[in-house]
Amino acid sequence: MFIRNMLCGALAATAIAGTVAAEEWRGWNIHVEDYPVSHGMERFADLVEERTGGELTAKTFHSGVLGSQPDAIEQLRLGVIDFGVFNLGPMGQAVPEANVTLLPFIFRDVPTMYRLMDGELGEAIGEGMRERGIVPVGWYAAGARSFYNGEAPIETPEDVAGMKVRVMNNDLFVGMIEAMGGNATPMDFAEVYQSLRTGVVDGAENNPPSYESTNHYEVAKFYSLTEHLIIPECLCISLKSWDALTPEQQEIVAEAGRESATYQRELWDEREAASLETLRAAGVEINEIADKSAFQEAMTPVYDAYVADNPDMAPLVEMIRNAE
Ligand code: BDP
Repeated sequence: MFIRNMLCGALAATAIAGTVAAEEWRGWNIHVEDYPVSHGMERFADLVEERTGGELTAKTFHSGVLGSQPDAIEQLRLGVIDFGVFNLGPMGQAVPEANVTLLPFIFRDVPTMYRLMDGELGEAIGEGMRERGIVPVGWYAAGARSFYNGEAPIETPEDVAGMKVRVMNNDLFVGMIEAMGGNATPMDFAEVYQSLRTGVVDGAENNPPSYESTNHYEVAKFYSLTEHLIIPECLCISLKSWDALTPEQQEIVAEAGRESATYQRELWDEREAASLETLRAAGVEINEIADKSAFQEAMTPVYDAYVADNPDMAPLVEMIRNAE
């Protein structure tokens, strides 16, 4: 009996230690393994493992194998997925505070976006996320998005008129395409290649690394640098997983998130340049748009609709637009 009790005790102790040691988070990532977001997530995992002495490990599942982005956001809120890097486009459907960053041309440039997201704007959006069960621990880079299609370069908003354009899942993007007379088709990222190839859509829009890493350029070779959207991405933790951590572990995870974001932003700039080079070498026709004012003016109805629906956001919209 004594021995049995001892054994049970020992087994129980191992089980408890085992649970702690075996705590492994599951991370969702839409991108392929060799991509700045993916490398940022790996860095995050390395730091967490190292600094918790292996009590917490974090495994990232790349290439969207854990599901589409809108589904993954729901799974994150439920705690089925513990962490992931999400674009504020799809995030805005669940967290309305994020939508202000989706207004076309709202940020003057990428550095302005970083500065605002690292300050009060990021805090306000982060609060909205927390209320919905999501804890952001790092704002990642995603550059600026531009249009691509298989027909001809886009030089003016009129060139988008009549085009079927794939957009990310958010009503705001539907309004953006309609403001130029185009037809928007919200669609999961994984479906875009086939849809371009078979003509379900005429075009889409994305930043150079995504356009390149998905091979969309093979089926849509005109890339027009409208740079209409500068959308932040976030490394997010499920509030359920977060709440299960000790305060020390939370501090480690938060710091690892911030550090991974700094690293990811550096990688982003390198990859953007490399992607543009790859695209040019592959025969993609890239046209710059020196004067974007016609595109910016075409977005007036998008702003009007947004402010009409969210009157209390009007001062914030002006603040972001005027920030330098
Ligand atoms: C990429 C984002 C990714 C989105 C994708 C898309 O990094 O989160 O899912 O665009 O267009 O740039 O769906």
